[in-house]
Amino acid sequence: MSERIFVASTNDGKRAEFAALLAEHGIELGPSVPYPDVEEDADDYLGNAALKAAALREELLRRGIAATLFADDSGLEIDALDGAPGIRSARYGGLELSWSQRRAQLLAALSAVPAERRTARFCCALLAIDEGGRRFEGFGTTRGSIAFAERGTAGFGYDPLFLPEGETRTFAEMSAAEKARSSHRARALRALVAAMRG
Ligand code: ITT
Repeated sequence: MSERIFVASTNDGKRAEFAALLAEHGIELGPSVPYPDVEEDADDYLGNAALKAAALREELLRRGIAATLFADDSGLEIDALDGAPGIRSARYGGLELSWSQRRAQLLAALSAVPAERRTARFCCALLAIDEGGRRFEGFGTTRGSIAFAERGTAGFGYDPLFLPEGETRTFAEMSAAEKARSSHRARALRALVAAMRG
């Protein structure tokens, strides 16, 4: 496997996590390469990751860059909401919402749900394509629950609401290294690297 890998993501929070996680595997994250907007309309995380990976691959080939690349599609599944927002996590409540508004909307939807029914999981699917066009997959999940109010300022997205199982702090109250110990993304990347290294 090449020592440098590109990621198809417009999410700076994900990119920062991948830079650190990949370094632990001795792999460098390639520079951000803009690629045309992708409509993420697949039925599942892996399908959406495949759409993003294909778009970046086309852009890299157009620029004459032969490289291994991957994409991440992830989401938060809440049992009391029948698995929502799930693959629609980035769009929950509408694209026009800020992230603090989106988190507030989610808390409002759960306002009548007691602690024992606030269980949830973060899911991450990774799809990589190597220089030869071979595809590799990695999945990771982290079980936990949804807090009653935002806590913490680290991380991104739903981190201030997510309490990983066995923890009293949200992901946003942890350092990046602490989040990486139990995150869906770290687990998915470990599986992906194992698949690629055979
Ligand atoms: P790209 O598609 O460009 O990678 P995105 O933000 O649109 O960026 P997704 O389509 O995968 O990413 O949407 C998943 C959303 O779920 C994402 O925007 C986050 O808000 C949320 N999410 C995923 N992993 C998360 C994590 O580790 N912590 C907090 N929120 C997370």
